[in-house]
Amino acid sequence: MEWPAGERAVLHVDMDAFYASVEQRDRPELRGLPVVVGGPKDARGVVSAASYEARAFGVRSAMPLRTAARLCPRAVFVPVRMDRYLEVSRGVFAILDRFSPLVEALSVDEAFLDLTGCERLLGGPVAAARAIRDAVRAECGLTCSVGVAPNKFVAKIASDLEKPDALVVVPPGAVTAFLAPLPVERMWGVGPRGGGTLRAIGIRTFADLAAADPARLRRAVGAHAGALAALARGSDARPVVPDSSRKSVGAETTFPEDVSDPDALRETLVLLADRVGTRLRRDGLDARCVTLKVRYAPFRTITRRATLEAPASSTGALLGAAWRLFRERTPGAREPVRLLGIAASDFLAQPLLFAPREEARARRVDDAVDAVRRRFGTAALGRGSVVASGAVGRAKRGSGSGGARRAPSGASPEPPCPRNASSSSSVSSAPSRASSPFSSSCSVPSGGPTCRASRRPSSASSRSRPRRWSAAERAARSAGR
Ligand code: TTP
Ligand code: MG
Ligand code: MG
Repeated sequence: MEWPAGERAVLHVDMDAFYASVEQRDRPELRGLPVVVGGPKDARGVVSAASYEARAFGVRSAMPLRTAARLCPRAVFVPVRMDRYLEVSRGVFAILDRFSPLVEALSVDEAFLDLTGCERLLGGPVAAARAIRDAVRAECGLTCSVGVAPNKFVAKIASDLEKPDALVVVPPGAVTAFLAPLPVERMWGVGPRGGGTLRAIGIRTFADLAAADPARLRRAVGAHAGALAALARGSDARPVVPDSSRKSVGAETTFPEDVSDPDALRETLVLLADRVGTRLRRDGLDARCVTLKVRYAPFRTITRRATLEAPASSTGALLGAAWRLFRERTPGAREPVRLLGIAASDFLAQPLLFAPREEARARRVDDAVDAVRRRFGTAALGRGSVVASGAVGRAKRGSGSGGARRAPSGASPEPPCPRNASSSSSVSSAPSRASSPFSSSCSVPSGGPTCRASRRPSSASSRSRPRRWSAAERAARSAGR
């Protein structure tokens, strides 16, 4: 099929039941069987991936494993083998890179490619899409689904529409007719929850949404109304940007002396979760996975990964997952800890517009904190309160670095780090797609004078000394008058 000359051509490629398909490929005895990746059927975790055979029974990603076992008792439950999936992912992306210099990875198993103007080289975007599917099948032994469209939004919807093993092409002239009858739940970030909100005001399809009265829509969904309506009309000018295609956002801290006080370790996790969450929210990312890294003396490092029940960017959700991993899946504070790290990964292609209630509540608190920090500097607000109000348990307040912090004056671009510790943040990006979330090759300096200057001991005497007010405190006081 010919693509109109001069029109943008964007491909969205997504592997089918990725983790489960890798398991079925590596273990031929699993082929044709319902396979659930995530752990034993009686474990407390959630499903990472379900083969299409398991989906026939209603099993889905992010569902508790025990629910999956109830829905499909004869399913084969296997553990997550992240290293293996990353290795296969590397192979898939090596193929995609042959087709365009503009490949934007969204997660381990999906990417956008800009193929505008590729007619002479590749025979046009549709021929290229076929060639990609053939190459993935031949070289990786896996199937993928591909959407071809004039922009990212439509390409993403198209790739998902007829999964698995599908190619859906939406030429520029067909966008309106393609989108019009689709249920609003198909829109990124809307899902069943947002769908309910929209249906309550009579909006069922993309066509309804595109034609909705702007004021009424704004009353129902808030500030996103305009963006939603534009997307429903198929209008999306976002470019395919390889450099923005981050795989993970992480922060870690090395203690100068090994730490075995659980409260101190928990405080550190609060601050790390805060740093990672702040970055996610700043960049509009919602993560599906949280990885905890713990190094014990001498240099025994373990990483533990959890899939969140719903994609999240709130500090509370990240902390909750990290603290659970620490308590339940590591030796915890029984061994002295030298380093702690948290990384968020598996980002949604589009931030959630309708987050689950818990996450929405946590996000409101975080948004308020972020706003204060934008205005007065990062050190203006600490994170003791997040823990106290969140689902994760007790916060240690007022002592050490986890309590309500005061600014030492001036602003830093990142939330503060624990005292007595050296820290770094990392942003793992497209070139290291298959690296660990903590890949040191992708570490970037965290900046933030608070971090680097935080080697002072946090003795009681230093806290009780009279202190000059920071700019933020002065502003807060005068605002309060
Ligand atoms: P998806 O592409 O969303 O799902 P999928 O590849 O399993 O199935 P399909 O695309 O055919 O619908 O996610 C890619 C992988 O990411 C998935 O195989 C496992 C992992 N993942 C999680 O760990 N937790 C999740 O909640 C989701 C949705 C995915
Ligand atoms: Mg997939
Ligand atoms: Mg995917």
